[in-house]
Order: sequence, then C-alpha cells, then structure tokens
Amino acid sequence: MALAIYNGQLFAGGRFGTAGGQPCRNVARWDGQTWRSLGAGVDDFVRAFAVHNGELIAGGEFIEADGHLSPYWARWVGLKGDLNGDRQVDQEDLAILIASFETDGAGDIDGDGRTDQSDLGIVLAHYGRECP
Ligand SMILES: [Ca+2]
Ligand SMILES: [Ca+2]
Repeated sequence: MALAIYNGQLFAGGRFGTAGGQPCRNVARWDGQTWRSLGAGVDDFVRAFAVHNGELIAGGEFIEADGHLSPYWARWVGLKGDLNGDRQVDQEDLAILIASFETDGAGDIDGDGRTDQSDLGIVLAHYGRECP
C-alpha cells in the first residue's frame, strides 16, 4: 500500500477494486468524507507515490492509467482548490473549506497543516475554474 498527501487529499495506491465501497481500481483519493476513484484507475499494482512540481506521480506495475497507455508511471494533475474532486472549483469547495476552517482538516490546500486564509485565497483565486 502506498499513501501520499496531495492537494490536501489523501491518495492510496495498491491492489484493490474498491475503497470504502466505491469502485476504485488500484488507486483512490480520500476527499475528507469519502473515497473517490481517479478516473478509470490503473490496471495493476501501485507501488509508490511522489509529489513533484505540483503533480502527483504514481509508480507501479500498471500499463494503463485512466484508460491510456502509461506503463509503470502516471501523473495526476489536480485542480487547485477543488476539494471534493469533482473537477471544478465552486461553492461546494468553499463550504468544505469553511467547515474545516482553523483546523487541520480537509481545507488545507497548501499543506501547512492548517486551514486558514491562505487556503481560502487559493480557492477564491481558482473559483469558477473547471478541469479540461
Ligand atoms: Ca469541486
Ligand atoms: Ca493551509
């Protein structure tokens, strides 16, 4: 099992088909409330994660990632401020941030261990954006 914190969310990789009852193929993302899939997942064992240049890199024994040929490694580019992982930054993300304000909870986007105005600034700076 490999674990990483990226964009304020916990990522888990390994060899599994579901996470918390959600279908997740070998890789999953915890948004603070529920496990979510990363697209179509990857087709085999995830061994390790690394965060580099704002991207989450996964390495393992897979050949495909999210339905594309991507042997042994894959990159996940998150949308900054998208706390619930629905690929857009909107009032739901703002609500998650406000609910965890002044705690170490789900709204800690910059990873300094605290949800505060700098994280709020990130959400507001990206508000209304959607991932292509
Ligand atoms: Ca969102
Ligand atoms: Ca923070």
